Amino acid sequence: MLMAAVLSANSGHAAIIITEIMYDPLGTEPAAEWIEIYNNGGSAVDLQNWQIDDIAGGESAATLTTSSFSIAAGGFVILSTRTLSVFNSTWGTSLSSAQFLQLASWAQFNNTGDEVRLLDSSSVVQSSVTYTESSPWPSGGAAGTSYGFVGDLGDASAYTLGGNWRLSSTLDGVLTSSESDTGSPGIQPVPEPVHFTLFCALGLLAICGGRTWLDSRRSRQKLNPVFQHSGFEASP
Ligand SMILES: [Ca+2]
Ligand SMILES: [Ca+2]
Repeated sequence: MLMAAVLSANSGHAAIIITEIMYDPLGTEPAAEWIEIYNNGGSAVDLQNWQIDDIAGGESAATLTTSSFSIAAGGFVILSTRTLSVFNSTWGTSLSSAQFLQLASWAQFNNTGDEVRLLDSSSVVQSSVTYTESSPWPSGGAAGTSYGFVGDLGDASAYTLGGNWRLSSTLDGVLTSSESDTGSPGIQPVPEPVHFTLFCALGLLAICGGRTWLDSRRSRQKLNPVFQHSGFEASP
């Protein structure tokens, strides 16, 4: 019922969708958690006084920013409690200040299932997705790998369907952080080719394992080896 209510609320003006959820990082929680959002509308949206929250009645909602901040049409923004420089050095990314919002507080997300909600400045839910670690979501989950949306970015409701999400470790073009987390902050990866998935399914682990090892080395080589801790700590 909740999902139906959200879809109804979004119909006609959905623009900001949730596209990646780092909910169970290997890095220290909640500092290493982050959320990626995307503007699939035709114009910029001001996120001033928007909030991010987990399931209704859970922890306190966290304000994205009290200042004017526009997410461009077709643009991604990462929400995190870390500074931009720490995030970029941890992930080896080059996110700009227009692609990143550092939050002063955080609604920590559960490691086996939760809801991610974005509320506008009037506290109206504008985007919401409920994830689990069972079908139709990728089964099993895994600490250290985000959930990434691989559906149609232009579809206002596709992101709410678990079948359109993958563990980032099964996607091409993802990064590995200096904390060994896997994700695609600020980019939209694609599922690995079917033929490769079939090779793995057939038990050719020597090939699959070797490729994973090479990918991991390539990703790590891009990263700044010095990880600066933000000092933002809390229990998972
Ligand atoms: Ca968590
Ligand atoms: Ca992404």
